[in-house]
Amino acid sequence: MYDTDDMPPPGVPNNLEAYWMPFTANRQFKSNPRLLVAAKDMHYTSHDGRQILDGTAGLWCVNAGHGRQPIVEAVQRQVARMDYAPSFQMGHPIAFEAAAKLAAMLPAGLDHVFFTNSGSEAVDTALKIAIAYHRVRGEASRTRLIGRERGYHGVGFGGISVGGISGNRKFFGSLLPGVDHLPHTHDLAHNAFTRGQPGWGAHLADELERIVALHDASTIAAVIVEPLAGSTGVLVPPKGYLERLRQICDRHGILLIFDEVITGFGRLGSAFATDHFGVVPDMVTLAKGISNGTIPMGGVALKGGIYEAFMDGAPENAIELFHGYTYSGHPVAAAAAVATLDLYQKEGLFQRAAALAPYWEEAAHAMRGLPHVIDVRNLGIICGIELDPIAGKPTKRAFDAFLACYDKGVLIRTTGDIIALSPPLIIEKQQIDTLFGTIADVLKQAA
Ligand code: PXG
Repeated sequence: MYDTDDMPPPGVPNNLEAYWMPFTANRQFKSNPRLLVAAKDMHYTSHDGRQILDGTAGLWCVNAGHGRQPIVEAVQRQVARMDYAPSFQMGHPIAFEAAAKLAAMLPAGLDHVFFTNSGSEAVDTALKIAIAYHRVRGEASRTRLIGRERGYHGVGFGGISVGGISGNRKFFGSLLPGVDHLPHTHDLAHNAFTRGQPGWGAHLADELERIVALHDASTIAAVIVEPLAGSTGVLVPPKGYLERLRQICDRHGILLIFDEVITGFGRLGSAFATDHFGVVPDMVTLAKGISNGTIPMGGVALKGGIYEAFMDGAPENAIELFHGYTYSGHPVAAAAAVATLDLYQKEGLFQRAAALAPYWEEAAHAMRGLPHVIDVRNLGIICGIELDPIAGKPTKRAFDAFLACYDKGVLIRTTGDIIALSPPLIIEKQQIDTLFGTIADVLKQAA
């Protein structure tokens, strides 16, 4: 562990040029870098030696808080014992242990896990499994994939094809063929300042019937949605919406995939969103909180019937699925996952999040009435605060708030003109007050 007592924090590197930073305004950043050099529990240490309250759990992933000793030690032990072992036609115990622990945590029926290294890989894996599943059971015409406007499913070609954020799609050519999109559910005219799930919008799921009528069910493999859309600005599903999607998929033999990369591992005060909403999909994509962000890892959890179809569909001794990554089930990532899942359970962090959610909701909705706040929405330990964009300068108001909060020692995240908050689930009430209090100060000062 980086020891802040013994070592001064490293300064700004001499060469900022070589690193092309992801999803970053590189020139803006490099003109005034914001470097994080250490982390413990709820705080980062910045390169200029300040404590920064983490309002975003890194990027929605450090659900148990930073630098947690049991995870750190499990990673150290595993890397010393065995750094790497092949995962094709070979195995190692810890990957099986991680899969079994995940299966036990997931709702009954979602009992098999395919490992990846990220959410993007998890999404592409789930889409490929969906298409191949129909093929191995003799319905090879089911190849079409349905996503949703404003969906974020990572940055692979599959993920951006079913995703619905134009900025992530328009630069990259024709994408996957045979993809259609449901409408998103965001509508401030009906739902502004809703606490929890909005009452309006379940009927938008019926658009799936229209898409099925257009293409015919026999051409459709799967529907993928985030149960609660995170990156696009915290869109909470309307009451009854996910239930209707499930019914329509069942009616037409279409697989339903929930992308739980953000909503998994306690974010909504339950292990997974599927528990929270009581709707069980056929596959769930996972990443981020699976290993508390310590070591990259992702996965697809799926129903036993899907796994069995592949086992039954291939000759004995043949490879059943021609898919996988060098680092699928990487031993160090698997060790991090096992320790993380144990820690979540030992500390009851999902229940803690559920117990804290009403306080979080009150604090969030106290933002109503502040300058330029046109919506507040929340569920579990997630909040979106939507700001009125500056005319002709979209995203600037929120980005300026992000910079000002960082100066005041609070890390928030913005997407468009929406502030998205998702702190580690170990956050204390007084830190919730600091988080929202700082945002309130910044919005008042900017007005
Ligand atoms: N699906 C969902 C629902 C996600 O939120 C991915 C897939 C892709 O995961 P990877 O591990 O490939 O990045 C994500 C990722 C943000 C933010 O601030 C969100 C994500 C990533 C980075 C930033 O909203 N989500």
